Amino acid sequence: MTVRISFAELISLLDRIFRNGGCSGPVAAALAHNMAEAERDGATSHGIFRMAGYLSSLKSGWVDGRAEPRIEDVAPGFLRVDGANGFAVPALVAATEQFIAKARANGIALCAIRNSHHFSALWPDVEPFARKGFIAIEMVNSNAAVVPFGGHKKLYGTNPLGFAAPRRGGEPLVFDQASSAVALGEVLIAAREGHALEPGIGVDREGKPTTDPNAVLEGGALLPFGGYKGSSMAMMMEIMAAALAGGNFSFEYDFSTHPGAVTPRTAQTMILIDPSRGASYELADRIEVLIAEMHAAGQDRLPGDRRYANRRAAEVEGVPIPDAEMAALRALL
Ligand code: NDP
Ligand code: PYC
Repeated sequence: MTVRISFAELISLLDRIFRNGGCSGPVAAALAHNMAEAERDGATSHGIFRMAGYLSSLKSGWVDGRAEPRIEDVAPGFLRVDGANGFAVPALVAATEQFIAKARANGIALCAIRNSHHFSALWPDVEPFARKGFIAIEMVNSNAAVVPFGGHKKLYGTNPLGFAAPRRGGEPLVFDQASSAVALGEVLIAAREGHALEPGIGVDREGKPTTDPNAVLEGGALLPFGGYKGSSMAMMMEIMAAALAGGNFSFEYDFSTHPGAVTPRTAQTMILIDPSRGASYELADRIEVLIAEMHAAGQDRLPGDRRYANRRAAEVEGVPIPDAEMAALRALL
């Protein structure tokens, strides 16, 4: 059984839970909005499913829910942000106005956030920038869970890449994907629901291929998507997020000092491009040409289509939440 709740009510409920969990007003507001968006759009591996992890990390003292990010304007097109050991999503919110001003002034800008915890999906970060006419590319590194191609030891995080571009009169074109064969969140959900993984996703503690999510989680590892190609993408994310921003690589921190901690203390980089400053043509028109040809070539489903369809349904019917999960949320108030 599921209950239906409006997006606004869900944000308000999550906001109160984050505040009770030790977050300041601005942090709770940013996290609540982000989590409600994920739940509304059917990105359930990063929706309310993540609340327990946020709260246990906060309780352990591993992450600071009241952190105040410090923004450094280091070059005309370069912002550096010290997340002050807080969450990455509110740090990006705090930097957004300056970041946009730089991208508008220069045609391109970069925002590198370190000493921060990104525990969510990336599309809620990038999509709003495409709605303002920018191309946005975001790279994040997480916690060591992925064996590099040909290797035998976990090294990379599931390191996602998010991309968003504006469309002419339509929803932005957005994709957001882990560089592992699936996100760790999908493995956690498979373990919770007791179903097997697809072959080719993970290995057990002996490095043998497995479809058992528990074997992946208990000493095993994920594989990169697409063999060496995904492995190189994960490597790039370690460089573009951690090394460039001055944060931890995915293998460089240890949360065993803080029992209950699960949020990755790493880094992220976003690049914004203002196409109106460089292109001698309308980017959105060119994107429509490409999409028309994608459809003509037989690709009906675009990345983002599933989420936008869920969003449209939720706007009419409310956000569907399983009864037991809603009861668990209300118990946190
Ligand atoms: P998926 O493989 O489910 O989806 C990746 C992308 O592919 C989405 O944009 C999706 O669009 C699109 N897509 C899916 N199926 C198709 C299809 N048939 N045709 C065209 N496009 C398709 O995601 P992942 O498992 O890789 O990642 C899940 C989430 O986990 C992401 O949001 C990611 O940001 C998050 N994550 C976060 C991390 C962090 O450190 N914060 C680490 C790793 C992952 P659609 O949305 O419409 O389904
Ligand atoms: O699902 O792989 C994942 C993940 C890592 C950090 C946040 N989500």
